[in-house]
Amino acid sequence: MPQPIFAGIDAIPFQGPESQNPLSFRFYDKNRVVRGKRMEEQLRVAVCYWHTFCGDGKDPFGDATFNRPWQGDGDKLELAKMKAAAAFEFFTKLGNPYYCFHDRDVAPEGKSLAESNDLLDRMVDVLAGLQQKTGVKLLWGTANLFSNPRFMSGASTNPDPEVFAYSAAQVKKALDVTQKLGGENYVLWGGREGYESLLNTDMKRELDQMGRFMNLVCEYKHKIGFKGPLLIEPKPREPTKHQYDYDSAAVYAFFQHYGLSKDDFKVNIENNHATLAGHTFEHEVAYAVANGIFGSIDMNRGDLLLGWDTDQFPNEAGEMALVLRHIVAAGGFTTGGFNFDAKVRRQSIDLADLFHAHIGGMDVLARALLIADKMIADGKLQGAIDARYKGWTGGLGKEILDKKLDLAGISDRVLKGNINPKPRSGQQEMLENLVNRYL
Ligand code: XLS
Ligand code: NI
Ligand code: NI
Repeated sequence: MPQPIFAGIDAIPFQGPESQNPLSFRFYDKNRVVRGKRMEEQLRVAVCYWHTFCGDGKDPFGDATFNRPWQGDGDKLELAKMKAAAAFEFFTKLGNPYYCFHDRDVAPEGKSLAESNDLLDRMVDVLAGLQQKTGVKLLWGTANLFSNPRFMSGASTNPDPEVFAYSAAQVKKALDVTQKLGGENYVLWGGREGYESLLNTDMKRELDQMGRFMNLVCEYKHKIGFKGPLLIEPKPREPTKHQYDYDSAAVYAFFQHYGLSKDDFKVNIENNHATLAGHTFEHEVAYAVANGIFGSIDMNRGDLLLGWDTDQFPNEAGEMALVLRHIVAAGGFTTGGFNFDAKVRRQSIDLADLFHAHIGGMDVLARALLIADKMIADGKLQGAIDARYKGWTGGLGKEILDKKLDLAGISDRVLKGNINPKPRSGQQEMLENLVNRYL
């Protein structure tokens, strides 16, 4: 039995809202049934490998601060194995059912793609063993197509077709290993798919390249029988000045233009990316649900005063409840879940801080779920919306939607019926007060 890495920390218990123990859940009670499913099944929480186990606390001004036991000098493969052991010890103690990774998070990169693939295979065997032993499952896998300098001008949108080819080969492998580990989705975040300046950029060509890339990935997914959806993760900027996958609407337009079916492609929405795009998180989720492209969530938050992707853990249950309302009312996650794409701050250097961060995040989600349940069960909010749109469910509204009237016919109806609409209150403040009653 190897020495535990998170020594002194036991499995995190649920102790209820009154608990004074910082290493306990106050709301996340995995077996509590909410809207017909266990909380664990509703929330499908995943811990991400990159921030939690690869993050070292570096920022543009300062060096690494974390110095985890599995970081530093030594044989890269041995360190990767120790990192995997640490990760699964963490998952087991926290009690999250899922995890997510990039290929390069779990295994070191070799000198050639062949060597990288070989190193990845060796780590995939290790991960498979740990999954088997612990029961922790893979929510999604992805390929890192942004860290290595070869990707500095993009992956599929690179001016050099060899970079496109390299990226395609890397995604093929990442999809293979995701399938091997039983991954339920495959994510494509357009790491550097965008531009810094139009002075050196052929936008149409780059978009066509990306469209071709996604079609290739989709064909391969069918070829190997990978069942989960491909999830594109919108982000408006950072690292490039303008990322092509700006927001859910831009991604949906991309799907339609390049013939990517909703059966194969969905979105992975990240809270902080939504706010960077000038939307609320709620907007992005509601848009995706409305258009049938909702897939999964990267859970985090930004900082109102900082204009970049700060990837902090969520801490506003009331705000999250409004988002959960859309997800749960639409039937909840199918293959997706809440992946904490979030990192502890640079000064949070203790191993215990990783637990505090995730416990807090899971409690926020659990509380938000309970609040959303009250909102939905009570029906008042939906009732107000239904009443507001009632005119469209019969009479004139329905005739318009059912194409019973053309433009001239509608005009006749207005003129002959002497239609003269009266303004009606939107009742926003009343509804805001109603929402506050559930908190
Ligand atoms: C970066 C992205 C990234 C993706 C996975 O901003 O959120 O972490 O989720 O490549
Ligand atoms: Ni993300
Ligand atoms: Ni992000």
